[in-house]
Amino acid sequence: MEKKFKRTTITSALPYANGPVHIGHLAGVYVPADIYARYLRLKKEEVVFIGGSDEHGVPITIRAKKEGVTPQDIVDRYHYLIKDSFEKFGISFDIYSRTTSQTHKELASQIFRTIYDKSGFIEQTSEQYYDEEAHQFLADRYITGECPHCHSEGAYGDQCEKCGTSLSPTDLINPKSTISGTAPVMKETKHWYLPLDQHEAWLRQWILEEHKEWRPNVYGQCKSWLDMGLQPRAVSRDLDWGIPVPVEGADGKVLYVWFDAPIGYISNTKELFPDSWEKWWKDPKSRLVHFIGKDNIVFHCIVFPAMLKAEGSYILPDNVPGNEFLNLEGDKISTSRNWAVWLHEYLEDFPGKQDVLRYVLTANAPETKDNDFTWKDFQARNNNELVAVYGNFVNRALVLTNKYFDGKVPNAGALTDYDKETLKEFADVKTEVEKLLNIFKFRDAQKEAMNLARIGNKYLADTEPWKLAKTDMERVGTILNISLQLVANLAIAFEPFLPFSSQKLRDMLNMSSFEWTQLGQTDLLSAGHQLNKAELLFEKLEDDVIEAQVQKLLDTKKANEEANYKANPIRENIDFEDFTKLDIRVGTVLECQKVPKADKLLQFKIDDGLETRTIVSGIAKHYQPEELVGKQVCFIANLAPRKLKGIVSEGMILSAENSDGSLAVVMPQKEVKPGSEVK
Ligand code: B3M
Ligand code: ZN
Repeated sequence: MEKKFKRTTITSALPYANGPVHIGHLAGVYVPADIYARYLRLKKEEVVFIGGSDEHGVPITIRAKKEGVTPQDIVDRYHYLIKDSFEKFGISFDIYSRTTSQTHKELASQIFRTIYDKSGFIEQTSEQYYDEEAHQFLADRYITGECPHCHSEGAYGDQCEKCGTSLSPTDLINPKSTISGTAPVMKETKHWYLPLDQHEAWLRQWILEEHKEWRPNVYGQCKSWLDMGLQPRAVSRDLDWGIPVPVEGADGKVLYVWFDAPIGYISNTKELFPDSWEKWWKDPKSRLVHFIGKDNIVFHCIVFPAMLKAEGSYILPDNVPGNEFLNLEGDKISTSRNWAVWLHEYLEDFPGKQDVLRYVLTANAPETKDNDFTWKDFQARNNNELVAVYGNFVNRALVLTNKYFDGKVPNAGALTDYDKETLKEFADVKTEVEKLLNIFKFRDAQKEAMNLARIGNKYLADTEPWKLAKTDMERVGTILNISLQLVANLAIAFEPFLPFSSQKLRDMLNMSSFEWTQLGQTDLLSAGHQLNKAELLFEKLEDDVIEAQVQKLLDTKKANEEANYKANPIRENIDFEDFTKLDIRVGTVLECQKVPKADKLLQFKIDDGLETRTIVSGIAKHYQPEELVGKQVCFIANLAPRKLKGIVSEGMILSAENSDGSLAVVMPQKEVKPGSEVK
């Protein structure tokens, strides 16, 4: 950490309290944040680590309605479950509170009011759908209707889940309110907007010029947002769940969930330190670091800083280590498809093995790209690394000391060159681990710590003290002394990563002082120091345990496929004549590009045998444009042209949809002449 800072405020994204947490959450946000917090604490730095649940927002109200309970019931249920999972995984929050707390309601209102009083918002009136029977405005998700693109029923006001197109509620054909089932009417409503366009200049300077050290994925996302130009963003909603907008005439309006949630970091600090919270948020000597997943980057790097700047008295984040996503066995983790390893289930299935999961998730941390979790890899890393390297070395050093020296640290005699080399090697590891932790490269840092164990393992294998026991006890003592010093170093080096094992090791070694500065020292345990009983740090994982987990996922997959099939039964028979009305052709893709401001759409130029036609297709999430150029695709050639994002699309490209929603474009098995009919 640079000298200009005196203390560090660490925050980790507040998970929505509408479902349990899974390995993706842990890998993306909480384990890295915890490693960093523990590391700074071990260095005796001043640090606070803030967590909490995000308890507002529309999805929570929808879930409550579905279950016939109140939103408060939902968040109560999940807040405690989430909190408990984090605690059991050793995520060492100084506080884990929630955005329904009184402290939070007050502070969020106060911050809104301060910005409002400084004229930091603009007010805008717009027309929005209103349910006259339920007497309320409708959030996008509360409106369903026919998709204007694929014409399937049940598309939502923000998105059609069938064809993936992003929508506005007014795009829907025959919209209906999901609350009363009636057709909504348009009604004027007023909202407050944060004029991000007015903040663009300083944000550009601050991020693009002054924070070039941010991770490339974070920096890159900010840059593309800034380059597209920022727009005012509504910070209020017509909803009955949330913090009331603290302004006269704002009845029935609440703060937008993304306005109040990040303030939760501050409120939770205030709840923890009612008298001294401000220094963590207002003193320029405090360094603010936000740990988040990639879908939260814009809110933490652009929107929240703009809010803080508009308020005027807060510091801005110094770094925002945002991670990519973790997949599970090759598929995207999904709550609705139950495709996840839930933390509360892992704790039941693998009691006492929290460090194993922490280790594997850090070893595969999605720091630079999406990464995959597989149970095979979990088993291999446990058996080949934790057990065979770290555990094995520690166990041999302790058992041999018990055997030959009654569990007392032996004297070190004269050192050989090889001893000295070994000691030197682990002094270097410290510098390396530290350097990596300082720049949030947790995966590489843990690898370095594991190297320390490798050095130890090799040292014992090379020196073979068990063979010298008959002839040269003094040499055995030296070897074991060095080994035990290494073990003590390992306990410290691994504390941020594997806190449970470090605690166990510390107990076995009977170590009293324990801090980062001791790392690399070779006199952590003095001669004659009594050790405690040795226990195994890790145990081998047998095949049947792993197979049971794989089977559980296979069962989920099967259940999903069946549910999918039920939801999409084969439609009723049609006459051959009806089929012949469809004109399906093969075309060659000449050009393909992304459609600006539509993250799901690709625009194609297709050679259809006669001329070049334009087709817009909602497959941008599944293909890079360049992947398809030169390929042959099948398309409906006689579909009436329709406008998508202002572009006239002359046809529809056919794709097959997997049960997980992924799409594969249908292609002829051999090359054919463009324009060939598909029959
Ligand atoms: N609850 C989104 C999420 O869980 C949101 C984060 C809030 S951080 C202030 O992805
Ligand atoms: Zn659609």
